[in-house]
Amino acid sequence: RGLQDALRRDLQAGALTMVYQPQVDQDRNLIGVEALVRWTSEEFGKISPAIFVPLAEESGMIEALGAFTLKRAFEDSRRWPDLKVAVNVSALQLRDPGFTDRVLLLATEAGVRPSGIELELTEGVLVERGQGASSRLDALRDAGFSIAIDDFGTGYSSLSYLSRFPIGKIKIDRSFVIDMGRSKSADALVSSIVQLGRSLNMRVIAEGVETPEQWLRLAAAGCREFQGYLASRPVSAEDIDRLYAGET
Ligand code: G
Ligand code: G
Ligand code: MN
Ligand code: NA
Repeated sequence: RGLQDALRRDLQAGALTMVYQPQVDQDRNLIGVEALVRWTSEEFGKISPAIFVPLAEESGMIEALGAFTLKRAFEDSRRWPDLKVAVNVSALQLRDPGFTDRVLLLATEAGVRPSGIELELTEGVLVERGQGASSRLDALRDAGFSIAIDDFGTGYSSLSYLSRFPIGKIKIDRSFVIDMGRSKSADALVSSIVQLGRSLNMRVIAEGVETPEQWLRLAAAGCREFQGYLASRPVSAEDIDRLYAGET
């Protein structure tokens, strides 16, 4: 209750922030960033999005939270015209029939090219019944946005959704990356995911890459894009400005 009220107040005041985690290619060139929302409540301190995103969903605030993160990420993305900026979208956000129009309006208002934006969805979104989510994603793809599957491999056993939705990229969940080098099957699994993505003409990025050994094993498995603490933790937009300036 108290936490919910605090979140409502801070959302209304625009008092949340965004951080950005670098995504790099095999030569460690910066190719994109993932936008991640952060909230520090005056009353409750630092709260994880793993807590307050579900709280926002349960209490009717996900539209406001989603609008905040999309708007802020879109605005910031204009600073980095050569980077893809990925924004997390929760299942509940996509269930809203007005989602497509809202995203398009926010993009227009922020003056961003949809081709610079990637929407990250979890597998759960894609196995939901009904055509709504599918047609909304098609419309967004047609407008130029790209779609990535977050936490790939953790959600559902059926892969049929991969051909039914306009997916451009698979993000290998960090639970697979953690096991690389510890279990033979982890390396085999990751190789298979990379092959699967490649054969479907999708890009593949590994998440949660923390050690040089994981990086090498991923590269050996054919993975060409990396995200995780080894490359960088999530950092401020100003830090991304500096990284970006250093590369151009
Ligand atoms: O940033 P961190 O690892 O603490 O994120 C924890 C969880 O919160 C992850 O599942 C992440 O996808 C989710 N998350 C982070 N930022 C956002 C956001 O802006 N919108 C939504 N819907 N989820 C987010
Ligand atoms: O569910 P999603 O993939 O959006 O969650 C991203 C979360 O993973 C962010 O909260 C981010 O802080 C976290 N994260 C990013 N890189 C690493 C990493 O290398 N190791 C760990 N343990 N967490 C990471
Ligand atoms: Mn994500
Ligand atoms: Na993930």
